[in-house]
Amino acid sequence: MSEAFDPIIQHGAPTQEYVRRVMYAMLRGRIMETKLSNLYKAGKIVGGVYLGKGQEAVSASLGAALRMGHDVFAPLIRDQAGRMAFGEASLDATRTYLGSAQGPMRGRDGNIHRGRPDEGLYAMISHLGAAVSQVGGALLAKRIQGTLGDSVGATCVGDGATSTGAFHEGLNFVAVERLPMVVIIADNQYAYSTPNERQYACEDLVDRAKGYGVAGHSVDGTNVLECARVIGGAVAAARSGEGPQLVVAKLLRLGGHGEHDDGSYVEPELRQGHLGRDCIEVGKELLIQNGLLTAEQYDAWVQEISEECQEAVAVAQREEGPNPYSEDWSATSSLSLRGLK
Ligand SMILES: Cc1ncc(C[n+]2csc(CCOP(=O)(O)OP(=O)(O)O)c2C)c(N)n1
Repeated sequence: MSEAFDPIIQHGAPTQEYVRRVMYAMLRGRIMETKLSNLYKAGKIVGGVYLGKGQEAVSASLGAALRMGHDVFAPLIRDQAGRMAFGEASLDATRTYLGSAQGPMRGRDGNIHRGRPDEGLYAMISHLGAAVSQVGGALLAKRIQGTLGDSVGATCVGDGATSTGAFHEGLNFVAVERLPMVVIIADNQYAYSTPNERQYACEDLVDRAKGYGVAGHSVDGTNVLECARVIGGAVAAARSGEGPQLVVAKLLRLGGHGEHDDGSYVEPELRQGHLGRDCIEVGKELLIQNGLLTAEQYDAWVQEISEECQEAVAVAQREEGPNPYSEDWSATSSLSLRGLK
């Protein structure tokens, strides 16, 4: 076992500290992404910008339940909040989006394809579903090397990713090996423009957990308190030896697939219904109602985070991009995955 960490779940409920950390990371993700969207629209960012708007409660509940340097986390395109909750610095994001050579990918890999693998934050793989076996493999390697301890591995995927062979192979392998892994499915109703009824024929994706032989949980992805309870609980269960955990979060992507897409194909009834709620607005209300936050604290958080974000953009904008004449053509700043060089 490694050093003791504060529990995130006590008597089946998320601790106040954990919920506040989740909410803070949700705001950091949203404010950073709003800024990135503006920079993209101003032509300052090369490549795509994909946002997690509406998915922050799910993403941050996962990231805040993990510990960078101890656990393994493979985020996907909508996980800015989860990355920040896990421990990614704002500067890692702005430097990568703005092509600074000081960033974790040295200005040589695009936007969301960034990570710090030696600290357990894996750079995103585009191929949907691939991260399940990637994280599973990392956990198996740690187990074989005798370094697994109480580490947990986790990844988030979308409903579309569940239709890939990679997802199936990965989850089956994780289940057979009974690895301490949490797989979150952010069921946001669309895979790009493909609606759920063209994606899967089962009633609910959580029903598949039984077929894989893993624990299955459902959660309302618009409700931060529920996300913290269910996702935090799944991480705690994996950490305490209960095997792989599959969590299906129901929500709606509150934007297009990326900032190049207006999402006009999204059904208006979905936008206006329960799933179309903004988890940040709902979260603010819930935390205030439950005495976990005051309106003044919330405003102070927004102010503090906005300043941090502005500063991270300003720093990255002043920095040089990579120099092709002196490059060693290694994408990550550490020359090995373990950061030995
Ligand atoms: C194996 C594979 N097939 C197709 C794509 C192209 N692609 C990128 S994102 C995307 C939609 C993903 O939808 P979903 O998994 O539901 O996640 P969401 O974008 O809704 O968060 C597709 C089809 C890909 N990256 N990988």
